[in-house]
Order: sequence, then structure tokens, then C-alpha cells
Amino acid sequence: MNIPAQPFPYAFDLAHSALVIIDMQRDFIEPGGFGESLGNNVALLSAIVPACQAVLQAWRDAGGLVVHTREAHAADLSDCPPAKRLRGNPELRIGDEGPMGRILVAGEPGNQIIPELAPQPGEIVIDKPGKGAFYATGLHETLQQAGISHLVFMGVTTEVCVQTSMREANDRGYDCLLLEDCTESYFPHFKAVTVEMLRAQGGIIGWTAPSAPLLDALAPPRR
Ligand code: C5J
Repeated sequence: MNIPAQPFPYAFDLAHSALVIIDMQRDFIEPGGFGESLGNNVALLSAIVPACQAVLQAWRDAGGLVVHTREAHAADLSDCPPAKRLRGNPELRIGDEGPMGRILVAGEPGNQIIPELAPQPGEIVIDKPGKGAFYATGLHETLQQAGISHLVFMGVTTEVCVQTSMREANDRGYDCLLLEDCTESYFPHFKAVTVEMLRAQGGIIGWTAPSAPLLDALAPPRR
């Protein structure tokens, strides 16, 4: 398959590609969660859910591999370095009781992926203690075993966990595509410059494209 993208068309083969959905978790996306408690407008993030659902459905229908990630720490916070937990002076720290359970702790209600994009049996779910999906997760080994060379990214937030994961993937040799209408930030200008920088300099980190041409490419042929 070959789809229009920037800075030039993105070629991929579904059998060697995975859809990676970064941190579409209730605490970041839903009203009444951690993100909103920090004063963020979560409507910006929830607006991408329908586009993400359309891509996920099309990818599943085409038989592609799906990876979901969650930013999640162990209940005893043994995988949360003090540098992450103690930075700055936030109202709520990782592990504190938030509006939907303990902040960024695995198994808590707010830490779950939103129901609209809930993982299905057989899909890979990665709990990651860092911003990047490859740090301390074994994701690279899992993808290598599955013969994956190309990754299509969606999720939040563009400039933090999505960008970090895409950079980690690029350094490990994956050809990465970011779907522009399937990622978002609480700060729209951060999204804009992140998309621009990832594809700059001849695709220094990878490609970007809207989801429409991917949906076209994944659609079953008309009879
Ligand atoms: C993510 C964050 N998922 N912004 N986390 O981007 O801290």
C-alpha cells in the first residue's frame, strides 16, 4: 500500500505494520479526570476519538496488528523515578488519589483506555512507565517477533508521549507514520509544531498524513 503523506508518500505492507495507539486513557480524555483537574480543556482531546475509532475499525477489519499503550505505574510506584514524581509543584502527583482513582497507577479507573477504543482480545496492551512506548516495556522485542517494520501512530498527547514514542521507534529502525487528525495536545500550537518537526528535513523522524487516505487504502476493494 502507498498513501499520500508528507514529506513524500508512505509505503507499507499490512502484514509488517502495526497500529500504535498512545495513551487514549480516561484520565487524559474524559471530563472529570486528571487532565481536566489540571485545568486542561479535554474537549480538544476527545474531539479526535471518532477519527481514531474509524481507523481502529478499518485496521481491525483489514487484519492488522494493534498495540495500545497506557502511561501506568505499579501501585507501589517502584517504577516511578523520583525525578518524575517530584518534579515541580503540581496539585496532584503520580500515585495521589485523583478524581478517577490514583493518578497514573495501573488498574485504576482513570488509567483505563476509553471504552470507545477499548482493546480487543489478542491486541497488545503495553503499560509504560515512561513517556515513550519502548522504554522498559519489551515492545521492541514483541514487534520484532511479529516481523513488524512499519508503525502507524495515533493518540495523545502529540508533543509528549506520541512524539517520544515515534522518536524511540525511529531510532530502532521502524518507518513511522503519524495520523494528523488522530492525535492531539492540550496546546494546539504544540501539536502543530510537533507534526511539522517530525516530518521536516526529509522525514527525519517519519511521515505525517490525514487518516482519510489510510482509510481509502484499507477499504476492501469494490466488486
Ligand atoms: C502523555 C503526558 N500521554 N502528557 N502523557 O502524553 O504526560
